[in-house]
Amino acid sequence: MTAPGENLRINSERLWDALMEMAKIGPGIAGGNNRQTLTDADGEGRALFRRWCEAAGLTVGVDQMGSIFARREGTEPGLDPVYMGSHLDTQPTGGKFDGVLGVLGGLEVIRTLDDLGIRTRRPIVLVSWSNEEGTRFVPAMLASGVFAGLHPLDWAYDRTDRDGKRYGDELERIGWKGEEPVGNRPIHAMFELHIEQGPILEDEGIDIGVVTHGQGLKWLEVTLVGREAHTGSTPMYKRRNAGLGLARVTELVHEVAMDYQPYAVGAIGHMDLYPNSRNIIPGRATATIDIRSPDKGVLDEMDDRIRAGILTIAEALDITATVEQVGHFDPVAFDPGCVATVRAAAERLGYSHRDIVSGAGHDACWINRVAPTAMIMCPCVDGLSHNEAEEIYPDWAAAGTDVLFHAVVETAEI
Ligand code: HGY
Ligand code: MN
Ligand code: MN
Ligand code: MN
Repeated sequence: MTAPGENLRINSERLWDALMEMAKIGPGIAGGNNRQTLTDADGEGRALFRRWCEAAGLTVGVDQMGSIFARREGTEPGLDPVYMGSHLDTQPTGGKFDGVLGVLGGLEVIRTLDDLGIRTRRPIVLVSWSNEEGTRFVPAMLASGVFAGLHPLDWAYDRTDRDGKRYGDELERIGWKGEEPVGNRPIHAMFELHIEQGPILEDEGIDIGVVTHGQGLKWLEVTLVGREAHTGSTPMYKRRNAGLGLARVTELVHEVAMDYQPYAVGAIGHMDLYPNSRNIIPGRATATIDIRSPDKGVLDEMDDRIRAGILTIAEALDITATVEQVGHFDPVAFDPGCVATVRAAAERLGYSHRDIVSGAGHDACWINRVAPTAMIMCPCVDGLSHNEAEEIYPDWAAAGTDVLFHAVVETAEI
């Protein structure tokens, strides 16, 4: 495979303009984005993306999970395509770049190929995976998980949000339920560009993260049941306080993760109390525990310790506890060949780079199970993400997209 000349670069201004244009859709309340999966704002963002792809002469397909595939033909259409992409959906208090950089960086790769009049041997497909965030419909990376054969389509359609709305119905409502069966697309290789969402690259002043692994993840849904009672007239000894139980479980998750530093993280980001009334002792508390580690043994040990700890807490408070695993993937090792291509591209382009393990989960983690896959990371300011203040600099976005351009074009062969 011949590599593109090191002087070939993408158009940084055009990339930044596209990012800022997309950021206008589904604005948050503090400068970021709230484009949660299958909301009207998500539908608007998808429509803008499709318009841009069609304007670039790409053939756009949508599968039954609502993932969008935009294809640029190669000189040998029968060859398996090279894929690139990420996701356009955001957290409720999301940033402008999480996922979006990988999709619009891919669009910039296409636009640059057109500028240069380059036609690769292999077709290139730009993909926007549906429901990567998993914040509205659990689990995360839902559509790429169906694509990789992890989840049945009907099970995915039945995932419901907090208002009981089904994924399948919401997909239909916004008009993005495609006909194409999920997963029957051969992929020669896939590259995902993403912001780091952590502080390492910025702290070390490094341009490019060459992602060798993704850490493993478990989402455990815990339900604690006590008894609603009056917060005033119920003596302390008679209380069965599910809210107190959840407070102790929150501390337990933190303490267990701290026991495995630096190879573990753990938190509870989502919790509900029932009936959530100021003068009723919570009779029920539900929460999603998020634990992660690059080491499978640590992840499983944390899981076991947290489950055991929850039972001890429940017993002490005379409440009941159930724990259900609602999301999981083991640590991922990305394809060494694709990783080497990313590293060589950064080298050729003169960007500083270092190998890195992804702290966040990505669609690439699932696609890596069905095709050789690698990821490229660029820094983000203060390592902050899943926060409306998420920021990157144009030259960070450009460097990551240059590397994406080189990795994809080299693999698609010119
Ligand atoms: O949870 C994650 O790591 C990803 O942002 N969905
Ligand atoms: Mn993301
Ligand atoms: Mn995210
Ligand atoms: Mn496992």
